[in-house]
Amino acid sequence: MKKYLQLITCIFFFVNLSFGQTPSILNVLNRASQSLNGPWHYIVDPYENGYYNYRYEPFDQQKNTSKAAYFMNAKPENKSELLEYDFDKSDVLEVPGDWNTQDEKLFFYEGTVWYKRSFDFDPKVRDGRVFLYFGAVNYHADIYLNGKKLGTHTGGFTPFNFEITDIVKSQDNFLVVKVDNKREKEGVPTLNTDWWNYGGITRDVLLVETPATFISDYMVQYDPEKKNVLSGYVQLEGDNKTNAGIKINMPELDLSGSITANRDGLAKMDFKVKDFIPWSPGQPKLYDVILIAGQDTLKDRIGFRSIDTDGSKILLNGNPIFLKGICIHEERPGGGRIRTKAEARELLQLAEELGCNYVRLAHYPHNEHMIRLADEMGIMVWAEIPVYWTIDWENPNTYQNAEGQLTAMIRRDKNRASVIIWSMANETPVSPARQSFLTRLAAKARQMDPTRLISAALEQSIDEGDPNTKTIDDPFAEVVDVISFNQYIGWYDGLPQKCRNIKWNITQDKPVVISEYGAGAKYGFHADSLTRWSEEYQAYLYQESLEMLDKIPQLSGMSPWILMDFRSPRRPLPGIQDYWNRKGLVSEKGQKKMAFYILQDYYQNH
Ligand code: GCB
Repeated sequence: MKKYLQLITCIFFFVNLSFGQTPSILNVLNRASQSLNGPWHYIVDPYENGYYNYRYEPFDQQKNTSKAAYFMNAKPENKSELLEYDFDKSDVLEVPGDWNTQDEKLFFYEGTVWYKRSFDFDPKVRDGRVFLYFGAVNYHADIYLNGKKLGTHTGGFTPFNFEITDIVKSQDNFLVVKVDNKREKEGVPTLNTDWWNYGGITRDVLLVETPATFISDYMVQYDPEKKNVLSGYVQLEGDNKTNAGIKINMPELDLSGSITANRDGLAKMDFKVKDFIPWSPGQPKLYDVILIAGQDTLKDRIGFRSIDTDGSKILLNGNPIFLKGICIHEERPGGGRIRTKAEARELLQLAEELGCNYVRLAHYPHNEHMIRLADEMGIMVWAEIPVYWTIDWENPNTYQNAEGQLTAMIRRDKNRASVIIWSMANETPVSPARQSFLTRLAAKARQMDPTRLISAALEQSIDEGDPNTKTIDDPFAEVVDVISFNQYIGWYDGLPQKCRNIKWNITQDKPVVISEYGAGAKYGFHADSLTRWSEEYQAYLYQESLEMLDKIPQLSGMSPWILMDFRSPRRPLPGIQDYWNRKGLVSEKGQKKMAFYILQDYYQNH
């Protein structure tokens, strides 16, 4: 409960922190905007010929930019002029969308692709400000508007934006984005992952408009310390932010309150409201919250709930809850990144059908539609950043990158009641450097948002030399609120019957949530339960695993691996995998395997 008291102290830190970088505009779906989604022309540029001259000097750092630089989007002025590119004669890719599933030649491609689109702009807000917003671009993006560089962004799964008020014109704007998805050792994620490195402008692109002074950030939370009190803050940005009055309306709660921003445009709130229905999976109640500051009116729908632990229990609104979960990659049936809310809904509906009240959104921040749908549908969420396997722990830039992704994720999703756990990492090898990296991340997450639980998908180990007794011997277990670990007994480690001999000696008095277990099966392949890749093997493994895991006294939930078969370059086995990780309970075409029903049955009876 102490953590709620920290909410107010964290506010100053959080707000200041967001202004070092270009803070991303929040709640873009409820702001005046113009979509730049749709067809964009593209040029594949493996040698980055459009970025460097033949001396390998970046064009965008030269005094006199050459027309050979792709961001100039140049055209020959006469019949003799030499230019070796032309966006408008090049093919198009749909945005949002990864390039791998749109052009066969790009299926395995990792490198640079240039995108270009032209647009006119008809402002909806008078004398307002305009931001060019990207939901996500994987992985490096260099952005140029009308031949001027706006900036760069690194990290494939978080939103970012640039103010373009003084650059955008009413007609004939051209926007060029260089996207580079080459994997790199110091990146987050690093070189090695078990998922497809889908490149491109994978999420929505919008021109977002705000008034000159606008609400740049806000957080509204339920404070269980004080009955019926909603606490939080509103941050303004702009010339008239100082001492500005802010109104907060929540019609269903009969709340109509006012607060005043301080010198820095920050206003704290602490309002008593009438009895409200706390958000929960059984009743995912969301309330309209309307914030008004000068010319700016911003609406949101927010649920109020508490999440806490008590010894080995997870408490939602004060009551113990078992997390009936499944892991999900942000991949649509048939492969490719999710592009729309409807596609996100398909996955969450499948999870619902499985009987889930919880999903682990692996292994990176998923798009905003997914989290908002989870709020609406009453599905609790574990959200994570791609600190995966062997990150470059000693590299300060890698740390900054990871922290930037964590910060952006929390900034975007902190008002979503569905998110109950921020996870710092997945299956990372224990070492002092990794311990300090992750501990720093966890401290950052707690400073920004002390109201949620912190976890990480750890690994189990053998207890005192007995291969059949498992324990959690990881110093990061001391830092987290919830002990989570992945285990593959019966798949990478023996056969399913091995589960019967396993004993658990988990000594930490904390809730335990199994973040992964599973087995590969090719849908429609039937054999006996010891034949690898058969549906029977996978079903058998689920049966044995569930019995084994039930013996963990602190067990508070699980998210087996995984809802749907997903693309992975690590999985080439012909006829079986064909570059799909087959641990889905459902095939990439949406066909349910036998194990789906075993887990469904377990969840129905739990
Ligand atoms: C894991 C990883 C996950 C993999 C999975 C597998 O432990 O966390 O990303 O895809 O195992 O299928 O091996």
